[in-house]
Amino acid sequence: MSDYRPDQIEPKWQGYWAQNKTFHVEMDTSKPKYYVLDMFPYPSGSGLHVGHVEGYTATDIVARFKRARGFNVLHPMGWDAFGLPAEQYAIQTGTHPATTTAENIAVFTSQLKRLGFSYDWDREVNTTDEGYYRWTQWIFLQLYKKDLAYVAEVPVNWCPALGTVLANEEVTDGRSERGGFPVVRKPMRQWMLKITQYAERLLDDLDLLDWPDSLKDMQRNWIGKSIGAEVDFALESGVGNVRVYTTRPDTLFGATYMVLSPEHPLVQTITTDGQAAAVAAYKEQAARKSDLQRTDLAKEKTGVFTGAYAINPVNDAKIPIWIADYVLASYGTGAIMSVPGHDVRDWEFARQFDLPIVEVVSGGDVTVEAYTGDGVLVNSGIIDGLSVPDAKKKITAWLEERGKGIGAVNYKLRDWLFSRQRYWGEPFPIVHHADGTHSALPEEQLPLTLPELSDYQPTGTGEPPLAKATAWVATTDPETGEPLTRETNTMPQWAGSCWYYLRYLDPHNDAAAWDPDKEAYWMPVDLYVGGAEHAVLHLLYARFWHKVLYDAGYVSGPEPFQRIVNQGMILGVAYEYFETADGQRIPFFERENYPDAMSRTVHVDEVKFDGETPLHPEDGFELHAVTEKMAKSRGNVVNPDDVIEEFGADTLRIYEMFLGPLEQMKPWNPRSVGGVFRFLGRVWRLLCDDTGLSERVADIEPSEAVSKELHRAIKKVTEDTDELRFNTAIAAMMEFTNFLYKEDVVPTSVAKAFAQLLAPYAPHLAEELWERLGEQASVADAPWPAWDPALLVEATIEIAVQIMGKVRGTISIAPDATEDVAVAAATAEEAVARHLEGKTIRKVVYVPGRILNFVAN
Ligand code: ANZ
Repeated sequence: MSDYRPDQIEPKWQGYWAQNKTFHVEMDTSKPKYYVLDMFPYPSGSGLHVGHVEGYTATDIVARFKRARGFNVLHPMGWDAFGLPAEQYAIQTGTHPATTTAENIAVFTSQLKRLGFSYDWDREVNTTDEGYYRWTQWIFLQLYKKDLAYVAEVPVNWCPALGTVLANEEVTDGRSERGGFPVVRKPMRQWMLKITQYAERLLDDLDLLDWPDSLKDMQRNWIGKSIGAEVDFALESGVGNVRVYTTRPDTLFGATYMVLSPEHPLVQTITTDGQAAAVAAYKEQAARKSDLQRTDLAKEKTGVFTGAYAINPVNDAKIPIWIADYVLASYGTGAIMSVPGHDVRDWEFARQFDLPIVEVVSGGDVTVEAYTGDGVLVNSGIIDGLSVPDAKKKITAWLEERGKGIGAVNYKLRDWLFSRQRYWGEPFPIVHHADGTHSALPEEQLPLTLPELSDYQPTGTGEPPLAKATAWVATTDPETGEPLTRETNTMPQWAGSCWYYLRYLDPHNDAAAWDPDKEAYWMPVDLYVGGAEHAVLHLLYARFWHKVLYDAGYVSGPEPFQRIVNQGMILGVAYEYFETADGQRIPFFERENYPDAMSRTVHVDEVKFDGETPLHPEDGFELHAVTEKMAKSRGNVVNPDDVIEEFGADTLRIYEMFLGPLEQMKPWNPRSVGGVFRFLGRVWRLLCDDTGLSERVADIEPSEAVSKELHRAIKKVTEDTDELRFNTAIAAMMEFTNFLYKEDVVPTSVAKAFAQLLAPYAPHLAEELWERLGEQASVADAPWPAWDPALLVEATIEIAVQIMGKVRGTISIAPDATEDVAVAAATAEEAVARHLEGKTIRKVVYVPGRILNFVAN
């Protein structure tokens, strides 16, 4: 007997891997490649959390498994290190963001190393290194050269308290995501990237990818393609017209008024004197709301009449033109035809302002609510009696013939607001000329390094902090001596994470962002694992850059991430209770505060009160856990370091994988960590003594029974690992351990194979076993064990044969024998044949391996 001591084993093997560069990898065309990528972390001050450990363990298991299966595996790690927290910390404490970032990275690195992840640390990247962001700037220049980057005065989300512009997704309900400060709309000079030019390809190419459907749908919805028509309504005044975008040209006969967005350029010209004051007041009020607030379906509709009228092109009806904030300037043409009978927002607006509602599609009652369903066109002249799709086609063609409209496609996707008024980001490699034009810095001048600053505070006017680095801002053209000023905006944090997977391929290249041969060999990423919170933006932005690089010939394929798996969130437990069969509740575990707890029942196989007899669900107990998101403020955050301290990294790795399927949300159960630790301790005591192997391990040939059990375990662990079913693979290893405990002797060959199965999951323990079993090299270098299918075939089994539900005999057949074989065997049995005599078989019910039943009379 000896003790399992991860605190001794784990540092030993981490040292071994580092010293021997076990996981260093180079391109090798003689082997198939496998690129397995993690979403690299932002090195925050709070260190690694259990969510990181979940995804990173999953990819590490895959990396080690694929390596053993003969793949040349690329498994890198790095730091997404630009970003707001380091800058805000600098503002509060005066510590330079680079200092904070370096400290945090040191903590993250040691935490990841303590977990035994098989990264090739020689490929570590850091988005804030000059040698890295030099190439981020270089990619920006490629976009700039292709006219995909431009400057625009755009209404942006301006947050006075943070002194910066925020992206739409950083604003919730008119407040900043960070800090909850009020956000207002304000036009400002910004850098934009033309992601809209790639909308169609970003949509179409989703079909090439092995991603969860839900993820593809989120991307599709974000891109938001809609098919409709643009229609011109002439102004009643006779000069000019209003162009609208509609997805329902079939409802044109039901358009009873029009609405322009308050920012629409025509508003100024068409507003009558009588309405001018009301219109001006309304415009000012609308400017204070975000798009999200404006389009909120639940809000009360507001608007004002401009005093002007337009003519409906299909029936020449004179209809009033209003302005209202539910129409956005940035979508379609910024103007709509309102069809209150068949659009919910229009219906509410018409009700509010007493505008006429006309039914043009039958099927509902438009006096009660808008009817948005399908139906037949009514009150609609030349399209009366048609279905909605047919009416759309006919009326669009009719408009096109007369030059009054045209079929059109729209996307919800907007160009990407790419500049930030912050210090801690990549400077733009752009200079401004005295005449107001701008140009690219020559590529040889990269990197354009971020100047040192002692004052990171935003200026409060929207001028970025970099404007304070006056000596840096003012520069001259080295050739012409022309005075120039540098761009003072910086890039958003998304920039560095848009292409890091490419830099890993060739991280030390000073002459190019990456070598094309290496790119062609390693790309695309075969498996990318990370949280669903990045489902939309990071992935969309990275795909966009990748396509731009593809078009420019710098990468060999159109998509970067062939397969993505989103890990489920690990929840904290607020409290737990048992419910007995008669409905009594026994409190089991309770935290003091659980304001946002979500109720959830967890079915568990076995639960132990410390030191007591285990409870099983069969005993009539069920454990109900009320779970909630882990958050510092709730005090329910589990620190991976504490778990490693108490149980070791192998236990933490296996525990997180054993919680449930990778993609599922699952609660952290503090007590069951001990269960996993006991499992590894059992493995240890089965095979090891204080210094070497346990007496049980012997160099003998395995018996057939042991061989069979081993090969069954190999098959199960192999298949499950390959399909990322880590929890069931672990269960198979636990069963196999239990099986071996019943044997007096464990053959060395069986112990070795078992160590190999364990290696991706508990790599430190597996290395130690491997060494004690007499192997010299790392278990990571051993080829994965194969199973022998011949050993897995069960010869025959006995199944009962019934006639009309009564057992009349048994037959001995293969467990997976076909129905024909089973029936033939049964009718050859004397006892069965006797009972079937003179009867007709009406029906056969056959469950392979279980039962054969004849319905006969
Ligand atoms: C008339 C109509 C009748 C409409 C009907 C809908 C239903 P999606 O599918 O999201 O593209 N719309 C157009 N531009 C808009 C803007 N700038 N702000 C707010 N709403 C706008 O939506 C397109 C529909 O949204 C368009 O079709 C238009 O209303 C409205 F029974 O036109 B529809």
